Amino acid sequence: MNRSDFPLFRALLFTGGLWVAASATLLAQSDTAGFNWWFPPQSATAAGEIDAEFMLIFWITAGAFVAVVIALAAVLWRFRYREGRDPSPVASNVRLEVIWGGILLTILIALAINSQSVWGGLKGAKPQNPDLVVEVRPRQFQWDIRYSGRDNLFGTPDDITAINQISVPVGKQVLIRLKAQDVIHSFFVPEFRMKQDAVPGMETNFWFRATRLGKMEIACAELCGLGHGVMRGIITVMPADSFQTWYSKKMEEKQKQQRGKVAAIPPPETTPAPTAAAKLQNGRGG
Ligand SMILES: [Cu+2]
Repeated sequence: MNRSDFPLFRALLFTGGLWVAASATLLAQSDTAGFNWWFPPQSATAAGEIDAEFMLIFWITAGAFVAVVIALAAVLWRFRYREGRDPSPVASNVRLEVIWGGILLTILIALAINSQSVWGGLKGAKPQNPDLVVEVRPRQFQWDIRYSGRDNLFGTPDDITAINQISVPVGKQVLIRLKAQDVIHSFFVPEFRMKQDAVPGMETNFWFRATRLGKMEIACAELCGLGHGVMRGIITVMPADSFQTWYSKKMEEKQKQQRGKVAAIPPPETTPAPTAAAKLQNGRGG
């Protein structure tokens, strides 16, 4: 090899080495139990498909990046300054631009068609018979959670409510009805790879089938005000039977609570305490 070729050779070696090291790391990590070092563990049926899209786009852009860096290094070397050499007057090359423009367009259209079919499959038709429906009504800065309770109706006294805590059964289809109470929020569970805006004045939906037990973070992914950064909830994925036990217990608690409330209402024959207005009038009269 010619001595003057060394800088280019070293640049190529460096870029190539970086590329091989990055690929090896990613490949080594991406297949162990659904975990890889830069994503949280896949925890819903949609996660695999979303990650596959992500990795496809990643490898295409990584390949393009490396090709551009190598081409740049080669051009810098090939057209470096030399005594007595004039700069070339070439300004453009239509044929070349049409070719690489065409390649780029083809890749982008193929990616758009591919991701559209994945997205359509995941978010297209809202499930008609979900195993569980949960209402989530975000507001500045918390997640108000509501289960329908024994009567299967939302907004009735037997609703089971919670703040920032959702429990769901693993493997079941869960539909979340999002109803923002003030501004736009976004319901995001990174482990599920799903995110949905909650918009005031309308209902939006989020559905999933969890595949992994445990507690996961619900992050608000839409800047909603000063407390946005602390707007966090926890979604707990339980085994289906544990969920059933938990839910029955909650319904029982609610029933007891309601009976307590009924007992606390004073019987009708009790004389009502004089209101503030009545007291004032009496004071003026006397
Ligand atoms: Cu927010």
